[in-house]
Amino acid sequence: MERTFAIIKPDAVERNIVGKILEKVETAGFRIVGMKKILLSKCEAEGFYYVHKERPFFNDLCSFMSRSPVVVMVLEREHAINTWREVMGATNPDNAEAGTIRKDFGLSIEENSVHGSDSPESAAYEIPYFFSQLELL
Ligand code: 3AN
Repeated sequence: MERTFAIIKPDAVERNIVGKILEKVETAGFRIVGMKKILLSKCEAEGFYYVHKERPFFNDLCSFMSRSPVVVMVLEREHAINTWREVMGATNPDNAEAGTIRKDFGLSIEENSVHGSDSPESAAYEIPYFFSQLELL
């Protein structure tokens, strides 16, 4: 079993499609190990995305992620990291495959509805950034 970290981003929470995304999570065989709705500060978003701090879109991305609440989750199944990235689809919704979350719900390369860890190292940073052991059940 493997765990990954996921976010339902502000664009999706604002449009009331949390339930539609959770349906895809559960249909894909993930167990929700932890889940909560939070409002990130700009500073907290910058800490989360620090690997992108030199990228030209960093400031806009952190403003977007802190403009309204997000749902953060820890998801578990076999090969959770790669499977969740397949269920999400490509970063740019225009390039995402049919049936993926970003194809179905993403608005743009920035407002693409969901996040997922891209490696075991990222998951090991991201999960404890948001959850204590006591919150993972
Ligand atoms: P992914 O989320 O598919 O792993 P990353 O890690 O390359 O993609 O980018 C992190 C986030 O930064 C994306 N989810 C997206 O919201 C935003 N992003 C990535 N590339 C761009 C871009 N060219 N312009 C604006 N935002 C971007």
